[in-house]
Amino acid sequence: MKRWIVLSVAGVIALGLASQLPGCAASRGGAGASAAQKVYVKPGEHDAYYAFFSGGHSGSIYVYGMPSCRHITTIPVFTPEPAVGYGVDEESKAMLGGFTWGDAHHPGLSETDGDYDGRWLFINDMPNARIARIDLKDFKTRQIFGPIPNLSAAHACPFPTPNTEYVFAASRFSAPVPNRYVRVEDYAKEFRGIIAGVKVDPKDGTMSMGFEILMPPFNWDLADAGKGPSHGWEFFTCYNSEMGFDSLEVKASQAEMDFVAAVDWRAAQKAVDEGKAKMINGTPVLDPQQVKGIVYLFPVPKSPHGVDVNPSGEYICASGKLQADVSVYSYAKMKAAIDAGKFDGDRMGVPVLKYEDVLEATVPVGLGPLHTQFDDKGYAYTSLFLDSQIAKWKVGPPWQVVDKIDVYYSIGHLMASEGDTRHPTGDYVVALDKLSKDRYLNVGPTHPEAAQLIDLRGPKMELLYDFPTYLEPHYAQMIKADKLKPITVYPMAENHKSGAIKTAEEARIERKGNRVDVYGLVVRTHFTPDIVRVNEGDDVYFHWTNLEQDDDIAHGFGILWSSCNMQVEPGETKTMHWKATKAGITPFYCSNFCSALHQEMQGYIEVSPRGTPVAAVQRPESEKTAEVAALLKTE
Ligand code: K7E
Ligand code: CUA
Repeated sequence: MKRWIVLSVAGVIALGLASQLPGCAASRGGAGASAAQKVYVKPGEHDAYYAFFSGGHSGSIYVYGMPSCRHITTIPVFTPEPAVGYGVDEESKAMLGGFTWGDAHHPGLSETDGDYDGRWLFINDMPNARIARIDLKDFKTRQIFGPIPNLSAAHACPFPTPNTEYVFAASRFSAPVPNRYVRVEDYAKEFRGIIAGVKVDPKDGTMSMGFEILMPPFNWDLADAGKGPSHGWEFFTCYNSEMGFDSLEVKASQAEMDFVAAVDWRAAQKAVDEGKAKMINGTPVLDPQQVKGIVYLFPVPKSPHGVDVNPSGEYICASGKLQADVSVYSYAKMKAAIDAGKFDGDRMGVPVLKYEDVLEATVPVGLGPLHTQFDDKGYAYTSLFLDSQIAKWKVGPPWQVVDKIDVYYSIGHLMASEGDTRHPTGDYVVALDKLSKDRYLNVGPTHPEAAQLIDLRGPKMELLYDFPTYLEPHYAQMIKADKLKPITVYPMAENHKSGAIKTAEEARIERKGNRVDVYGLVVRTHFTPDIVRVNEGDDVYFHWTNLEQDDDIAHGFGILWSSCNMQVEPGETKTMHWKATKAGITPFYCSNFCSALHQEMQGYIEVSPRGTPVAAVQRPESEKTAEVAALLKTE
């Protein structure tokens, strides 16, 4: 949600809330006992859905089970998480690339034929224009792509295509491309927006640069992929087609119409392959002034926010957040107008289609429409920020609202079960509310965000449950639990990490100059080696392999008086750097409860004064090796 809406229409919000705040419990509670049954998942039983909530400026992803609304885990993505050593061990530290925050808005599950396939989850870091890929085999962040060159923040991101051919990123801000010193007053002349197509390797999900398109300097806002007939296109909303560069809360709302940009991504990739792109900062950039047939604009009233393609792929729904309608566009009409060359001029080389040539219907949903999701029965659900409601409406004639439900309060995104795919399940929708106010125990001036589970299975929407979330889910996605098959251990046979060892005999400490590498094992309940001798000033790299092949037996490695802690999961090898700054004794210990003798799992680093002779290779004492080998056999 854009902060400026909150400011410019604060009065309207206040009025809206005033009518909802009176303390009538019945009006807010849902249907009591029957609602409780619908969210009750017996102890020991599992939920039907995984839900992935973006963590906004916390930079993480929160995983919930639905319909119980139980928080299962948090996946660190753009922000270090010392408990597990994310951003602390060498591999994840390198992946974070020196950043310690991100603002994550839109989770995007990978798709096959337009349905979630349960392989990967992508999510954007808006300000730093990065996209992360989480592997759903182990719920770990495995790649962070970016900062994507030439982009000033990526809000319309990542919104995967139906076979995860691409994830996208479009610049929220505009800036000179390539970035250089200019006067801000030369905005319209010097600034440009960028739409970037990032390729996804179909085998392992690895992201790489596909193409960029130079766009007018509007604020590119949200996106969705075409599907079915519109497969091959990606749609982006924008605001500020006025090209204001200051006081946007006023200047960006002047024009009656902003735009949706429709990108033919196959044509764009083909143009790059044919050498029609110019390299800017090592990235192929297409300029629509020169390269035709890759992108078009069509008008949308009043500063649109969300753009959402319906399950059949026939309609593109854009919400004019400053009006009371969703505008529904027909893909077939858009295509016909493009094929007939019916344009109404262009904006910086991008042909503009006529509103009436593309529009199918306007649906009067209510005030402040932001985002739309779908069910399996031909209905759409649109979040209404100003009205604090969800409107349910029929996709198709007579294009009317059939139901509304109040939410508490000021909803941003909403998420229906598999509700942006070709086959939504139609079970639930979750309201992601910006303000929770009086819904939970008071914890001071800043309240948690509120999420609300709503049942879609009956003729009327029914509020089932409220649950708080930490800052700040924007979008979320919900996938059937049986589509995911996470692993329980990392098979040792597949551990090819360079620092890995597989027997206690291989455990050793090697020195090259000031660099010391400790190759060790963590197994219940021993570090091998548990005495490490180094010199003051050494750079020590600990490579710990957890030989366990038992579900849930992770060991920790925490060093006193340092920021060094990490967790090593069964079958995993992780490397962590520690600097021996001072002569003396530094204890370390297992920080993750692992067994009855967890407390005994510890060791010492003996740091001798600078220049003291230390053996180039140390091994654990032989009897200890035998002792540990015996331990391993009994585990
Ligand atoms: Cu509407 Cu960033 Cu998708 Cu907030 S965004 S709500
Ligand atoms: Cu190993 Cu606690």
